[in-house]
Amino acid sequence: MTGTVAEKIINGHIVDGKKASGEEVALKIDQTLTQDATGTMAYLQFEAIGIPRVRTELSVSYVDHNTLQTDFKNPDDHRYLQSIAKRYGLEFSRPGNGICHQLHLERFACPGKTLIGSDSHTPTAGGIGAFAIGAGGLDVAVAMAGMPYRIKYPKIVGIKLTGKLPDWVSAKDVILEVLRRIDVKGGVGKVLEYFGPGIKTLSVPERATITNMGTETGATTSVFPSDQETKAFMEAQERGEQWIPLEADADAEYDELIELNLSEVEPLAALPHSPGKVKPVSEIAGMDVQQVAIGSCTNSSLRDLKIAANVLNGHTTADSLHLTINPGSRQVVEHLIESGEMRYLIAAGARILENACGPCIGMGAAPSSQAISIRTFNRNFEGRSGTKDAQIFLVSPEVAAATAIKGVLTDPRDLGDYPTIEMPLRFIINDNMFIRPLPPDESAGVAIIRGPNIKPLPDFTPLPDTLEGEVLLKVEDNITTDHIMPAGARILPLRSNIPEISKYVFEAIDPEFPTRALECGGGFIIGGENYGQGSSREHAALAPKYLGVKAVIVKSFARIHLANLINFGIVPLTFKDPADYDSIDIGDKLEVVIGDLRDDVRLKNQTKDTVIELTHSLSQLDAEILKTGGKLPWVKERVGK
Ligand code: MIC
Ligand code: SF4
Repeated sequence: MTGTVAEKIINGHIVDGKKASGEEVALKIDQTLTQDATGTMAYLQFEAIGIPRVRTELSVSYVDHNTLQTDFKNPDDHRYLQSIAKRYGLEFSRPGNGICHQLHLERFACPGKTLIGSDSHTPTAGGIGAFAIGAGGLDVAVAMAGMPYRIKYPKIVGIKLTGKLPDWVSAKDVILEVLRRIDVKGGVGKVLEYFGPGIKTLSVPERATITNMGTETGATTSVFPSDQETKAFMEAQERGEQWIPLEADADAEYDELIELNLSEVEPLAALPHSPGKVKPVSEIAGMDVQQVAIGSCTNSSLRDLKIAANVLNGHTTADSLHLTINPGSRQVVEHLIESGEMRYLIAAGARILENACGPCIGMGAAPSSQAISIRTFNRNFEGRSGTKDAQIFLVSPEVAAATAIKGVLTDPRDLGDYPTIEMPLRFIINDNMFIRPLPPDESAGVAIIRGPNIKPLPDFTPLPDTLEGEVLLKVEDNITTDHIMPAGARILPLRSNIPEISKYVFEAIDPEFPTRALECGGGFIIGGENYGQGSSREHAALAPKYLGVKAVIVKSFARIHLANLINFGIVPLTFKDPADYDSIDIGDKLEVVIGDLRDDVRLKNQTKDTVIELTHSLSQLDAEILKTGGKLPWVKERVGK
């Protein structure tokens, strides 16, 4: 087989469909992962599908998002997830073990394998050469049931790396540079594949920082080849036998090409409130900073925390700010303890938090009012930190650590000599926070433990040919799933309870939305470009469905959210002429004739007495699934028991 890395993996996993850009293909899925915030729903759906055991090579259930345990809800979810893993043959990663993507890279991800995960940053595993895609929980449940995962055959963008990163510049700056060039929807429908002589200068965790945040471009995934660096990393993780070489052929052709000279990259920052709003740190340095947060699945590897430790060594964090650190995994912490570098962090005054997502998803460490918070994370959407008027900047660990010392946003090149760090040749392997799957004869009798906050799934009924109702809300471009279904310490514990969590839909935009939607008996949402970017949370479709939303009509959709809408029976429609967006207002009464959803759709605006043409990107299968009322009833009828 010839081609690019992405083509080789896709073509090696196609079970149905045509190998042509834009055509739908069904892929065999080798591995799955879930995290607790999306996992409870995914496993409720897996249970509803009704098969005795997962049918993948490997499925892992991680607990890393919801770890505050302010009452019974989080621990009940964790207990439920642990019992599910035991019952259905999954690996279970206990809370405290680390962040799903960091752990998966360390312990399970393999070059050449397909992986889908109920988290949008699943492409982190692309750093090791896996074809790793973020998806809604239901799609992961379906993959666990052994059914293929469908994607539009992507365009492959080759990103040619040359040169070598200068001192004080790191992998985060590379992906920020990519975002500076293509912004938050430049990757939609595409795979970003890295190649060229520069890649050998990047270790696997550095590559993973780049593929992780490729998600913010809207890309289906990002992938690196598997080379000697990959081999060295896997050997250091005592997984050398799982390594395979995987590189693009010399004559491989990319649909698009981006050239990026690593030697020319400089420290960058994404400004509030979009990961695509990127500027050089040197242009904005000097502003007072109230918080620095290091961690998240983008920048919490051993390499990143060693850099932070060595920059902070011998200093005290500026008294105007506080510094939090969430290590990516327990392996990272064990190394920092063994090397003594943990002392540098603690002596400098860093607050070492749990090995978990933490402040990245608003689980603690919210900034103060109007604070400037400098974070090594991947998202800076308004309000996501837990403080609506905080200003979040996304940077590298180098910039974060330099800022923590100085108290103002600092270009780390001003600090002088770049610290040299020593990476271990062998990592400390201690898998005792993973609970291994039970053999089938022992797992069959395991009881599932459900707490009172775990509510059954809502019912899904077939869709009529005509949808009627009023426009419940009209929103702008780039609405994120954090806008639609916020997370954070208050709301995240409700992820297993759709009726309760629905009360927070669109909270920051229009807190009356849930009540109005229920009073009106449901209706429509009108939106702009890139509607539903960001998280994979299917609650951003499930909760609006529960409130009666029938169709979302926008200029364009983000990939995972579009799939989630289909999965839960909300019709995703787009304006044929984007200018028609202006002709509809909140409160307008609409009639939308969807028929069998094979063709374009007519929208009658009864209030304005106008007719508008709508279209959609639904495949025949999507249309069938939607008309059945969603994917769950559809799958239940088809899965081989
Ligand atoms: C995120 O970073 O937004 C999350 C929290 O990891 C989500 C998943 C979720 O909402 O549970 C994601 O990225 O998919
Ligand atoms: Fe967790 Fe943040 Fe990564 Fe999402 S982006 S998986 S919340 S660390």
